[in-house]
Amino acid sequence: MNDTFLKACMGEKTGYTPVWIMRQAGRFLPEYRKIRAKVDFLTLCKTPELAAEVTMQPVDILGVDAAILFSDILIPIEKMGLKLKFYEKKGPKFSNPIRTQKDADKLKIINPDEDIPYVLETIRILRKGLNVPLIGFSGAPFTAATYMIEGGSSKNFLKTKRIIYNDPQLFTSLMEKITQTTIAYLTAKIKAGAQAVQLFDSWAGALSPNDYEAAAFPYAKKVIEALKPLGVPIIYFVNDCAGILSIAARAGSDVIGVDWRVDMAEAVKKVPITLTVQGNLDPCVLFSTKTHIKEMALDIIKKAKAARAHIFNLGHGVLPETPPENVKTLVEFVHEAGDI
Ligand code: 1CP
Repeated sequence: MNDTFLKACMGEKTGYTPVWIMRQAGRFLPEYRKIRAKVDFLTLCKTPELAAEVTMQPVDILGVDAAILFSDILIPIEKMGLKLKFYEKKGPKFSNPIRTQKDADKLKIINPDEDIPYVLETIRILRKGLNVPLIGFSGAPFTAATYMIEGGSSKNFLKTKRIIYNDPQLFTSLMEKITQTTIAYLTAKIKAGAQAVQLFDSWAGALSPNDYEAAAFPYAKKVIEALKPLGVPIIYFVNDCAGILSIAARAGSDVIGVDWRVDMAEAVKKVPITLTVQGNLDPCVLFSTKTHIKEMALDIIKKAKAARAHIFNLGHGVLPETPPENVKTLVEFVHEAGDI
């Protein structure tokens, strides 16, 4: 098995920089769209043979150094008791969002074997066929909470922040339940065979540093601490992290994922040398020329040399319109750039 990715996670020296792409299993690949044309998104997530197939697509097509399980951060949330629907243009919607203490009290902490057997089965299928490590993932508790409170995607997260400021008891009890669910969910994924896990804190960057430290960080840290004894690398990705990176880096993860709004040289300075860094090409650069893509990738690789190790990735998910051949060029270039 190609274990370059796992070695880099733990800070070991590797001959080349390993690379995978957030949202690599998905809409930018025609091979994915072909399967999606036949089934809706949630059915795809819940059908192990199909979920395993789309997980493997980017490994075969792009030559990345890790696979990420095809699923969604909203799958465990649905099982806590929210009604989830995906709309083609509008994205995810929960029809019964959490607004009161009564709503939160009704939520349950999931039992993975009973509630998400298809996720665990997908992992087992994948581990038989994959020749690269398999990453399991979850939303970090704050990011999960935004969907549960807002009822879907949001711009200002006003409903979430209102609860943080005006009903701290409700916010705390909700976060505790999400944290327990996240721990149970990721523990089950690891036991089923996930060889690393990534916590996506996609919306934590919408918080001020003070609010991040009080309302998001402690819960991410709690999840990470609970998973540590299981012995697999833990990646903590915080989108829009520039203002909070030095706090996020204290959550206890092995790897810290950074978005593109922070220069890699600056990011490395804010992160202790005991962590590997992951990132951070702007996904839009993949719409530029091959020469420019290579130049920007090389700049990141050079700057990340100051970290204990580097896993190349985009700064957030690959966009659906991205030309696949440009992603392939990027992966090949990162591999060829070698040990500069
Ligand atoms: O039409 C389709 O096929 C659905 C599009 C799609 C896909 C392919 C969604 C809907 N989710 C996914 C897969 C997915 N989601 C993966 C697969 C594995 C991989 O990375 O290749 C992963 C890791 C996620 C995680 C996820 N879902 C996040 C965290 C990462 C990020 O991008 O910040 C978030 C925020 C979601 C919520 C979500 N899922 C889908 C949509 C449209 C949204 C809403 C995004 C938003 O609020 O703007």
